[in-house]
Amino acid sequence: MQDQNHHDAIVLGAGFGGLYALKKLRDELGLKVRLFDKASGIGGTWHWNRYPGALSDTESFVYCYSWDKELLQEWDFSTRYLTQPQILAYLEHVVDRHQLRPDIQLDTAVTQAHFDEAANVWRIVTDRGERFTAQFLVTAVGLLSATNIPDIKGRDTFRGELHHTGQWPADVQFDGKRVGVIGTGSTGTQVITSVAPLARHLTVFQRSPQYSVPVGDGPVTPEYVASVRRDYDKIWTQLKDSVVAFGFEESTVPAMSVSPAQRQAVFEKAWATGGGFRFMFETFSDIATDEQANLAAQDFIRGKIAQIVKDPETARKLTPHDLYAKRPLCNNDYYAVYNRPNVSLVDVKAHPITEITPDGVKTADGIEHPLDMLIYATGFDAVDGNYSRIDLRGRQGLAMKDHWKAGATSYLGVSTAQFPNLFMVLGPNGPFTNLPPSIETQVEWITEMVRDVNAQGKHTVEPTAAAEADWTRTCNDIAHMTLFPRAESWIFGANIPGKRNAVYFYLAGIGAYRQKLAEVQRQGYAGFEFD
Ligand code: FAD
Ligand code: NA7
Repeated sequence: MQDQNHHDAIVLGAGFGGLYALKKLRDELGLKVRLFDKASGIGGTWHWNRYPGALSDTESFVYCYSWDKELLQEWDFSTRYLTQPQILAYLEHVVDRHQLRPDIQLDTAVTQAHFDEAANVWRIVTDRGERFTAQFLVTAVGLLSATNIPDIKGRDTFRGELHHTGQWPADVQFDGKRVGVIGTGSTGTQVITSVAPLARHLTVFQRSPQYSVPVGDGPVTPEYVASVRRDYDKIWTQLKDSVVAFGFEESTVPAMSVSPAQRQAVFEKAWATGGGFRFMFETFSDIATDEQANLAAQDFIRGKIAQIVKDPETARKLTPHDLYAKRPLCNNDYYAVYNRPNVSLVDVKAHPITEITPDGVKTADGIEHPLDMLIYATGFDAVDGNYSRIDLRGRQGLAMKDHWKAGATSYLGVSTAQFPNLFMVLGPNGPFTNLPPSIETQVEWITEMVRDVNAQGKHTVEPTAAAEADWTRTCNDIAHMTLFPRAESWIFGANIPGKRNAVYFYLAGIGAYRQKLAEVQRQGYAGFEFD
């Protein structure tokens, strides 16, 4: 009798990655697949991040799957960007449309996954005490999913409401409340602009001032949607051969090759259009790689802050002076929000937070900021954060946390040596792009690999240590051709105290990445060993 708890593949995560992996492995390869998510609903990021203002900063027309051609023609959108409820509704629809629900088990965290070398299976344990085995393990556990709550003295003593944006509960009310927000990244800036009009008072605890450009959200016409639908084949072809996969052509013009007046005009146009990736990559070709070009972009944004923010002292605190080299932010009226009388800005670099008290937050200047609600918009233990939260062991009991002691690595962002038949979606050193197209690329490649392993009657596949070291070197070399490693952000693990600062992305773009995957496949999966 077949063991009910054995599966051909087990998938972790019910976000864009895990749902597509389930669909492909089950419906295309005919495998028996089970998907687990610790969340109470599907959606991954878009299940957890329900904070007010949660919005994708990838434009609607390309923040979706490209593989369901009919759905692309049917699914409607009426704004330039999608809000969290809209993205969640889309993913719910995909799950129903492709009958994925029967193979998804929610409210179930996988706590342990050990590779059994004698049986060539993964042995999996959940937090409900269930045990499963599977030939393949696909981890689509999210790269911005394990929340980061800084260990600030007294953090458990706060008597008011305490929320992290990445674990947002239903029905949070702001009326009449004094709200504090720690963090001014992509999430913080969204939550700040949305909560400011709702709260009695909003206190923003800013560690680093940010470069933020307008997002440019607003309605789109039915004619625009119709033209996108008509052009979808062209759109996906261009996007999958581009760098950042945001649905526009990256500029090929160096910033210093044009006159100052022309440069200003290009930046003004991008400011009026909106979009962080557009501002960084559609204006000029070298903002992320050349210091002078970067300085020009910085100066432009600094000029805007000076124009927008009325109080000079607040403007000074809001003005960044470091490189413009984090994941680019965009937002509706971020700087203008500080002109509101009910919003105050606390510079916690000048006066660090010393303590969270029962009544609020205390800073080093001795001031206690009284609060009814404190929101952590402090981001994530990115990329490998969820891997360190699972007891994950490969050959000879090797723990992933030991394997990755010197920094998380992979071969091609999808596999790692000594961990046979483990496939990661958005694992370390995968592409840094609009993510659904990179997720699709990886899931499709993984599916073909699984198909070929089975077709050849092999039991296991894993990359060699040499191939992984090579890929790590490649990712390092590419990263250091850019300015990104010189800015402290989650992209390099710099946001988590004690986390090793390392390169976590392949920064050469989706087009180059897809070519590399195709080449590896053409060469009979160069860099992989089969058993
Ligand atoms: P996720 O959606 O993160 O799903 C991972 C799932 O794995 C989670 O549901 C988690 O509960 C589950 N999981 C983890 N560990 C376990 C375990 N041990 N057992 C069971 N389940 C587990 N990307 C863009 O390209 N453009 C954007 O505009 C954009 N905006 C974003 C805004 C926010 C606020 C955030 C947080 C992220 C944003 N992202 C954006 C990144 C976004 O995460 C990806 O686009 C995409 O949704 C990732 O899908 P995923 O399936 O890889 O992972
Ligand atoms: P980010 O971009 O990591 O931002 C987190 C913010 O929290 C950032 O401003 C941090 O300051 C701040 N932070 C973190 N720890 C502290 C402490 N201890 N004290 C004060 N401030 C702190 O996370 P997001 O959720 O905004 O965005 C992550 C990605 O999700 C984003 O790029 C999109 O892809 C979606 P810092 O600026 O580092 O000084």
